[in-house]
Amino acid sequence: AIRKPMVAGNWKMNGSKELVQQLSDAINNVKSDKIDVVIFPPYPLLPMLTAAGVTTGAQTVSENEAGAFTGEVDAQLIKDLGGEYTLVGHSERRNVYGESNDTVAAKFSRAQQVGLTPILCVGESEEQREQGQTELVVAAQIDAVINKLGLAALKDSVIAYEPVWAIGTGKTASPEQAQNVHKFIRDKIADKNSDLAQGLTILYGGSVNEKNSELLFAQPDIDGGLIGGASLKAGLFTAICESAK
Ligand code: G2H
Repeated sequence: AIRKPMVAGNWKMNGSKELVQQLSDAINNVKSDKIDVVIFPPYPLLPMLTAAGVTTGAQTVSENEAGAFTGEVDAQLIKDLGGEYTLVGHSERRNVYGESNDTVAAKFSRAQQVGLTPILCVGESEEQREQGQTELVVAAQIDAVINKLGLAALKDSVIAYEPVWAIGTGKTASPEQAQNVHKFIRDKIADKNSDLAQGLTILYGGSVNEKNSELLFAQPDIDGGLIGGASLKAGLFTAICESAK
């Protein structure tokens, strides 16, 4: 592969000290110079995972700098605790917590300001796909970042394509459906800067498991996965990581 594969585990609002103990060794053993493996735990578990040698990130960060924002977490604190990445604009943040494209772009900006690598999550709903709006929706989600920060901001970032209809539903995009959108994203950026587009890691997410991962990761524009449910079980998660190597 031209790009180093990445497999990211998004624990969402799951996990415990016990889970960190159960999974850390397996995660560390599957890491190699052939693959980046990153875990996105609930905030309180991040220092514990980091101390165990696991590469970590936040599931979201505030768009603001530290201050009077009760309940929010500043990107700088994640960085100080050893986190290296943050998700921004996961569909659950967009749909359950009402984050707009503008808010997501502001979070992306704050993450880069402190030296965290943002993973920008994009993807269409089932209704949008049925109406033929997939490319329009995904383009607008990416353009919100480009318009605010410039194209070059994408250089130190990762994009995760997660069709909303495939998240936690057991319905996965077919390798061909996923590849088509990944290629659309890469081509869209290549129109403006081909080197940047060729170097950009684009992950697929949405009901990835140890059975469907190999074919998805074999697609030319799919550079790895963002794994939810299957990242909570050591055997499943490490099998998915192996299939990305
Ligand atoms: C999509 C994905 C991880 P799951 O949200 O971000 O979750 O693999 O459970 O569909």
